[in-house]
Amino acid sequence: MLSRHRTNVAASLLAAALLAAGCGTAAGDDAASNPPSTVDPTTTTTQTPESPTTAPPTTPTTTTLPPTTTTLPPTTTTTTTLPPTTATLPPTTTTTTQPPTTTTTTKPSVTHTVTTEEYAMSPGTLVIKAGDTVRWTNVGNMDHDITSGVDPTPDGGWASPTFAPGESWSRTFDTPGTYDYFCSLHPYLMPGRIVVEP
Ligand SMILES: [Cu+2]
Repeated sequence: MLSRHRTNVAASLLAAALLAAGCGTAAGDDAASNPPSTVDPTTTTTQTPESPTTAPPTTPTTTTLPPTTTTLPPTTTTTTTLPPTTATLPPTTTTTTQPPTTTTTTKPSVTHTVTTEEYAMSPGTLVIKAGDTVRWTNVGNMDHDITSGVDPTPDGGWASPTFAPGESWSRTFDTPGTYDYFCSLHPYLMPGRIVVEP
């Protein structure tokens, strides 16, 4: 069955080939009748050679941007040189003229006591301040006196009267100094000294 169908196909192909051959002869006749197509010189389309589309050189787009050197204005550091604060304060001359401490201490004149007896002055040496008073008191059993000078020589200065037991005699010393005295009734026995300090 299959082989039969293949033979039919071959027959049809053969027929087609024959038809094509017949047409070939016809075409050959046409070519002989027609003159050779001479090219019309007028219509010589002298093709202008296409200018090679040489694209212009693409200039590399090196867009050299201007350097952005943003030169900022110089920040002038305003060195405000302040004037020196030489606050010349006035000298604090605190002249507190204090009143002179004139301690005129009108101190009360002190009265010192020296006992007089046989045979001594007690105390033998007494230190006082100028203006003080010395009071001799006879506490013995005999009369005595107070005579200025170095025992036993009176210097002619001052002297007391003779004062009996129980009696007293006083003298105020205003001038600083050393004053020797003694009992003229008992020479070499009863010397004494008063030192007056300023
Ligand atoms: Cu005496």
